[in-house]
Amino acid sequence: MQNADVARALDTIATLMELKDEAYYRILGYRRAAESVMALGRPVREVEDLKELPHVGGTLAAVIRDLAEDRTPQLLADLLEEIPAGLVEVTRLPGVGPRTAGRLWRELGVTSVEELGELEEGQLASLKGFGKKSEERILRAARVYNATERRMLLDEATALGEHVLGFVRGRAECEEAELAGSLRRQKETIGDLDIVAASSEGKALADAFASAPFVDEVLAHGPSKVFIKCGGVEVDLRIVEPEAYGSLLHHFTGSQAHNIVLRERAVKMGLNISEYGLAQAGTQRYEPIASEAELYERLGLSYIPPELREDAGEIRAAEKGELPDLVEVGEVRGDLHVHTNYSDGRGTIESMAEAAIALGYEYLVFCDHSQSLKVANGLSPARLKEKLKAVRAADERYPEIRLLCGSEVDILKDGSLDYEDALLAELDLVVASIHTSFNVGEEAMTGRIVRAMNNSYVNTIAHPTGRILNRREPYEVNVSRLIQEAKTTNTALELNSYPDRLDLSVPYIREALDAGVRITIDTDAHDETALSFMKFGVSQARRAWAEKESIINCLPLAEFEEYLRSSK
Ligand code: DGT
Ligand code: CA
Ligand code: CA
Ligand code: ZN
Repeated sequence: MQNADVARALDTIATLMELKDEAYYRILGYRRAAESVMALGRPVREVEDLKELPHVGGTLAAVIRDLAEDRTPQLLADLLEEIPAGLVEVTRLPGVGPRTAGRLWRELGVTSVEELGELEEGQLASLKGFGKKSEERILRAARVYNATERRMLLDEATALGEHVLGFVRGRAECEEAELAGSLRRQKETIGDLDIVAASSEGKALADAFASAPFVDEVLAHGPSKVFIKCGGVEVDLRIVEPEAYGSLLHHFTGSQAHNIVLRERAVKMGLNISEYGLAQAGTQRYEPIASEAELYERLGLSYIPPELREDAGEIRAAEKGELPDLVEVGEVRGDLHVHTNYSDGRGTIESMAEAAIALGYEYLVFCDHSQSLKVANGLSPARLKEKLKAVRAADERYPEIRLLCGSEVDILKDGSLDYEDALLAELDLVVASIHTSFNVGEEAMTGRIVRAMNNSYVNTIAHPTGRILNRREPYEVNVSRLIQEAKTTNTALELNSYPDRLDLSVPYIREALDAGVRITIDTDAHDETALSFMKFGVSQARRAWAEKESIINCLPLAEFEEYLRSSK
């Protein structure tokens, strides 16, 4: 296991122990050990005496050793045996932590979100420390969670997709293969996976796939298509002869809406499109098309990247040769919003800086939480000043990268900011966002954010609608008005790359770009591995037709520093 996986496992142990209501100091021990592993500059496997790590004693050292060497520690096995697996999901509901979930389990016998949603009115309110209001809130959260048809987030879907694709591509019979469907288009959530492969020995490839190690269940199995289930997810593989690969890949990439408009266009040219190729109208003889590029060319269009295939004007733009020059992840030069262990992050200034250097970034801005966000260990003005010094000192030590110090400052209920202007003035960059008082209504919420935008130190507004995919609906806010105000006040809007946020959503990003508002694409990383989420933010920006000129963190360092000096 890598350090990040070991740390995550230690955190899971802590959560399970918390569900069991174990002593606070023991739980804290595991959380601290997770941080120590995360902060370690080399693979934990190579550490000879693990007790040298901060917060790690004999018991923890043995657990970490097991994890590092891919064994399940006895302690974890016992916890998983004793605690119903469905409870972990309960701990993720907004407003329900491991302590509360543990009590729901012990006192009401709840073992899953589903059971929680089915509780009778009054049952929860009768528990000590719960009232009518908290009952309502928790029940609503459970019912919303149960009602939403769960779709995979991009990181899960990508991990599974690449694993399965790796198997297909690794077969000798396979000439070419690609993930198709919504994952190829990088939609923010994914229903099922579609894979398209080119092979002249289709049947052998199909048979191999149907008996692959990851297959839990075979739903359909023919010589050119195999549908399977794997970890609860359906994966559809379709196979064609190499000369027809372009047609099939295009068809199953979709979207359906894009395919329909494209077909209508073809009909006007006297052509029929199908998954088998192109045919002259009136004949049934489909001529296979080997590549997507060729297909678009035959239809008089420039190549349309998958992220744009949503029937949102892409065909007209391709016809006129006016498709955007989409931003690419390699064009991102820095991350403007990452956390450290000064607030609720796991990494240190150094470990995050080194991870950013490894990504080839020219700059990195540390934005920890502000003072009133106590649950996230927000920084008092004194600690912020201390951190500012630490970042300046670290910047000297790392000539490869410019390290800057900002803050993710809470927008308070009245729209004022969580630090005085004099302190904000000392920071390199200010990200403003809302973490509390979500239910104030659209008017008040919009006014609150507009007031923050009017503060001349605020550079960008983070996660402007507060949505969390599969878990929390966006709060009520007039985003179009925010976009207009962002333009007037020269404030950017942030696109958060976390797979469960991706907020601002694509239609609004496009609206913002059309209005001339610039975007920051940030990861909001709380550990080193999350820095790699940037690709998901970039893919959403691409879906919104963004070019690098509209993305502040695509600026080269000198221009970025110029922007910081003169921004508002
Ligand atoms: P998902 O799986 O719900 O996240 O979304 P998609 O887009 O992957 O949809 P899916 O898996 O049902 O089908 C994959 C692609 O295959 C879809 O984007 C377009 C194409 N396709 C599937 N069924 C139809 C259909 O009935 N008509 C047309 N025109 N295209 C279809
Ligand atoms: Ca699909
Ligand atoms: Ca530096
Ligand atoms: Zn943040």
